[in-house]
Amino acid sequence: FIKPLDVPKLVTRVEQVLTRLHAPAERVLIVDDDELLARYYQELLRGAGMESDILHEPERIIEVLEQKYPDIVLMDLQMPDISGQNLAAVVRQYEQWMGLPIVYLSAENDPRQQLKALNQGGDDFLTKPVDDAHLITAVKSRVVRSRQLLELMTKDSLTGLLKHATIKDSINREWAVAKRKGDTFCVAMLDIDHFKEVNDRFGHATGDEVIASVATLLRQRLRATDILGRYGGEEFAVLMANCDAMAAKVVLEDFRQRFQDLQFTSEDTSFSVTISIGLAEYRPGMDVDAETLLVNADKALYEAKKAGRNRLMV
Ligand code: GH3
Ligand code: MG
Ligand code: MG
Ligand code: MG
Repeated sequence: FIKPLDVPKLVTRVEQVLTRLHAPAERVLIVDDDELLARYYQELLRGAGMESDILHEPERIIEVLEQKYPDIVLMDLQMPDISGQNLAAVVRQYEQWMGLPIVYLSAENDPRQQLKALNQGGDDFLTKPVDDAHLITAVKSRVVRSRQLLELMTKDSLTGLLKHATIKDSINREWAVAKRKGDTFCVAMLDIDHFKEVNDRFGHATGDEVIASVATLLRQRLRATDILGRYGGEEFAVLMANCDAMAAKVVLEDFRQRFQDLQFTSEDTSFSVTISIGLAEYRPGMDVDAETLLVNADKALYEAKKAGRNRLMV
């Protein structure tokens, strides 16, 4: 007896391995008024395959976090204009940076001072002079764990796509960027057709498999730069940056047809499923906010359903 190959599962597994192979280098933000030392850390981290930036003006930390999106901050405690612990406290006032690992580097030996600094927003304390290997390991292990945590927080476990709140954040951010730069982008809402029937006929577990296969096919057919989210139970949102409605339509129509061609099997019954798509475009100069774009995509989806399903409407 040979177990049949579970292709969707295999594809997901391969994707997981590939993601790990291509895991981006750890990005470190170094905050130290000692320029020479900062550059020494930078070289050390580079040697260990990590990328880093040095923050020269501590008062610009929030702005720089927004630009660089570091995985971790190495923070000197003693600086002329602001202490590292006060800077950490500032960072922690932003919800977005609440989980960002901050590791203090300091010659401070007084345990009470160290504890006080940790209370103000740091996660760990390395005493200068820091052992090279110790620093590298401390940074790497913290980044691994914080990325795992971030993934848990932002990704849906069934599909690996972004969760509702995260895809909404992405759309808001993309809208702001496009508005500033004068870019065009698209938002699409997708909803599986007659999905209740799939659940009723084949059970919830099979329904889940269908949902997961939407995600797998989306990842295969859309561009690597497109942002994919599971918006609700069997609803998906896609954000296509630098893309007009015409180009988005080509890609999504191709996806829709390939999805319709997929054959699912349950209890020896073969079946196929279709999906409806609503598309909304943002062009520079348009007086619509991100929320309205989503409403427009939703309206187009409703029209696609009304017109008979298994189609895309703009
Ligand atoms: P329509 O073509 O109008 O979209 O019909 P529909 O049956 O798909 O209607 P609707 O979109 O309202 O159906 C949503 C159904 O999806 C209801 C719910 O039971 C099912 N569903 C939602 N989330 C999940 C999930 O995570 N797993 C499974 N198996 N089913 C889910
Ligand atoms: Mg200093
Ligand atoms: Mg629905
Ligand atoms: Mg549906």
